[in-house]
Amino acid sequence: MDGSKSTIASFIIERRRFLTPEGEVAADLPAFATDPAQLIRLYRAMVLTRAFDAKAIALQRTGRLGTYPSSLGQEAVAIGVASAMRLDDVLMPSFREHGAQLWRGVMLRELLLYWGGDERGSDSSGPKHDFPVNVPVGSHAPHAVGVALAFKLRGEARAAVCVFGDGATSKGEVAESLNIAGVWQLPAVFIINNNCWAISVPVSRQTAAATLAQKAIAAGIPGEQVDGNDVIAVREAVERALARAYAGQGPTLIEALTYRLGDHTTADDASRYRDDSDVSARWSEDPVARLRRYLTKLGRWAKEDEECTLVEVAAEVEAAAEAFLCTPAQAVESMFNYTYATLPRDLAEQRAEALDTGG
Ligand SMILES: Cc1ncc(C[n+]2csc(CCOP(=O)(O)OP(=O)(O)O)c2C)c(N)n1
Ligand SMILES: [Mg+2]
Repeated sequence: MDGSKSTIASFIIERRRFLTPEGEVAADLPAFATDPAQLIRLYRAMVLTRAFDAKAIALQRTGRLGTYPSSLGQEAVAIGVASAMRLDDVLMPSFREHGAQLWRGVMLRELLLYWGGDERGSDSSGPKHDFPVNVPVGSHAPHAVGVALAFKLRGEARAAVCVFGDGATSKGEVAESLNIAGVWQLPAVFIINNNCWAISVPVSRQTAAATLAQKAIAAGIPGEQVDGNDVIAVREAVERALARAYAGQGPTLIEALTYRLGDHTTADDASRYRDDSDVSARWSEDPVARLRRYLTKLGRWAKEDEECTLVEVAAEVEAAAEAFLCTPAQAVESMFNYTYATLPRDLAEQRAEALDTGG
């Protein structure tokens, strides 16, 4: 025995799952999940998110939408997170959380406007205090610290909920945010939507760590992993983290482990860097099918329910797409009008030029 050393700290990272991929119950369900009506609501939201996704891709492929990031296979993260939140919490999404935005009241048409390059989509029907989609990887983590600090200073029982990808965990500002949120014990929940890829970079090339959840350890905050294809597990973990935040117990890092079943965006062709067979194998963990299997076993979901839901969401999505396509484009000068009170000279010149040429 070496008397010169002793253990001064040790850590474990837990992983939670309630439903297996086959839709079997793996652990005692949290209270909300014992109510089939609540689960059906989560299920329907995931199905709507998926239908929206397919439509958005089709619109992009036919030249009617800009570059679009699919959330195929990751619906349980978005819906699990959003369904755990209160409306007066602040959602700070990255670009793959369409389902969370929808849950919080953003309309399908508004999402299409945004991804169609029209910023009016960010002035949405969701809570005005939610942040717009964050495209720069991980740069909203410090913003979450600021939001959470404001809640703490004001003594409000609210939380900042910041979602980013596995790739973002290699960014300095994400590490810095976790660190200072820990020091200041802020009401923030950081969620890593780990879809195993950052464009063509697999997680194994992103970090040598066994999990991303353990990035919490150095910050001195709780970190855990959940099965990100189990909407019950995601929601349960976020609910617990939010309860800690409201009670002044500080931030939490949750790694939701899922898989990106589609391309990174419509500008990507993932078959160039990953095997189709790997992707096919991952379909066995599909979060939508998983909850459907469970509801079916419960006797709460039949073929007719499925058919009916698919027809309903398709109609919702089609109507939104029509409304989006009929929305008149903004005047060309609008792209210059909202950033500066007084336009810098170069932009003023560009604005004049754009008006001269009619855009
Ligand atoms: C600061 C910054 N650098 C680079 C990019 C280009 N980029 C867009 S998405 C992406 C990968 C992000 O991976 P991850 O964080 O895992 O999120 P995912 O796309 O998988 O949801 C990169 C590098 C960017 N948007 N912002
Ligand atoms: Mg990723």
